[in-house]
Amino acid sequence: QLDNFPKDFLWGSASAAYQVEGAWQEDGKGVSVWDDFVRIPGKTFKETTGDVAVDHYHRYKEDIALMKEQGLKAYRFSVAWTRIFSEGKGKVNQSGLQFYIDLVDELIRSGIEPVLTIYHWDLPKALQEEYGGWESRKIIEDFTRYAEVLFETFRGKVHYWVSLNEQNIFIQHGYLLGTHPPAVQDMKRMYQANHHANLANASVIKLFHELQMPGKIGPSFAYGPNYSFNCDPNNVLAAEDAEELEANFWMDVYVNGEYPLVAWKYLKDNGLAPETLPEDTQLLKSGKPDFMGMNYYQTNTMAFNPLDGVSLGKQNTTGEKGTSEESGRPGIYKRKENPFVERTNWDWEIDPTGLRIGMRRIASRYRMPILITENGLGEYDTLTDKGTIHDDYRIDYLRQHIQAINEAISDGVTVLGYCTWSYTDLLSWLNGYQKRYGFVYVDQDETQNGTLKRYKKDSYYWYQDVIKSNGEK
Ligand code: BGP
Repeated sequence: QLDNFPKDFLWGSASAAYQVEGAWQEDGKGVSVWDDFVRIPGKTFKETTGDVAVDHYHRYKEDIALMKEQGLKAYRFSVAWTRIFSEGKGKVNQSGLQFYIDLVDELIRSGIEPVLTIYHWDLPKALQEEYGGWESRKIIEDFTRYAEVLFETFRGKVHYWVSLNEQNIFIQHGYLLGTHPPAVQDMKRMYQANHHANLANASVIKLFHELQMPGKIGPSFAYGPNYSFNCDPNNVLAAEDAEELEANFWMDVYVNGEYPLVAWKYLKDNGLAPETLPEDTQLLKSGKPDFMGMNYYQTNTMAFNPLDGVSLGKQNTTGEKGTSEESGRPGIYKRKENPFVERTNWDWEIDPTGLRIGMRRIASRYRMPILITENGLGEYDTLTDKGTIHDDYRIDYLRQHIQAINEAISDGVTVLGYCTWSYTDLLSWLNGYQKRYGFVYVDQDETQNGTLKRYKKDSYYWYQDVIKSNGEK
């Protein structure tokens, strides 16, 4: 029985500006690095853009009405920095800000708790061009000023704030794999950019606390707990290394203001350590989050990777099952298929127990509450001619993960809420519109000529019952 959920549990769902809004040049919005990136041939699935996306910018009232009818308790969305400051800094663009004021007001009127993500990857292009974005310390000041405008605007209205979404993903994809902007492949630069992101994150959280903002703030971390492929001690060590370099490396800094010992030694020994200033530690330590946001999709099963072993594998961005390739860090670890779990058509492993494990690790290591800021299943959906979508696979997925959260609570973890990814269908960064996550189907595809009509999937009604019964369904 699923009776562990507290009465005020936030049953939510999530999105991000670039993936839903569209209106990419309206009301004074500036250009982001993603607006540019999707136009480079071969970078994303059929070069699908978010120019129109699912037109949430114009249809937010319709979308919120669906949320209200469903009984949704919380909606996580992100603000596009380029709507507030078209060039990333300077003068506030009031009409861009107004969109979010209206959105938040509409949510509040509908009894839905807004969960505001300050940064979900759409960096202003102007900052990338002027000083290399995250590669410069200047970003700390500009990001803090941007956040300050949001704090002033939404004080007392927004009580849950996410500072950075998946720093580990945007940094590693942007500077190591080269699959996100700025599409660099350079480890040294990656760790430097990452260090600035840490400082910017801490600076914003520190400001939030100095302003005594009512509410809570934390980063959303993409946590894929690492397993060992088997009990060969070399593989166990590989999994430990992966946990250190892929997880503790970020979360330790958020909470303790210090890089974990083993990871830092590795960076030093390999000439990869970022340049730091003496005052950095103090800033990092003064930006401790109130909760850990956890985005969970899958676990990583790790084995030893020889020096001449695999490095950057291929991601499956086409939805053809079995087309992804092993990847890893030569000399340390590589990711293997877990023979005990099922996979989606995009080769993402389905592992609800991994969610429980991850939550326990976070709660035990950091002693802080968790907000699940993303979890969901990206799959093909079929719209029948009756306008229905029978996504029982999504219901199964979500049900199992909710069960895992229920178990984690009985293990002692404090959980503030659960935001599924995603509310409506939306643009999947590298995978176009065919990889669908929503409760609400949107008629849109890579031609960008869809009717944009919304249809409720079976999972929409199922989650309605979950919310109504506080998780018991
Ligand atoms: C997370 C991002 C989301 C979302 C999700 C699904 O990493 O924070 O923005 O896109 O993953 O990923 P994908 O769209 O690649 O399937």
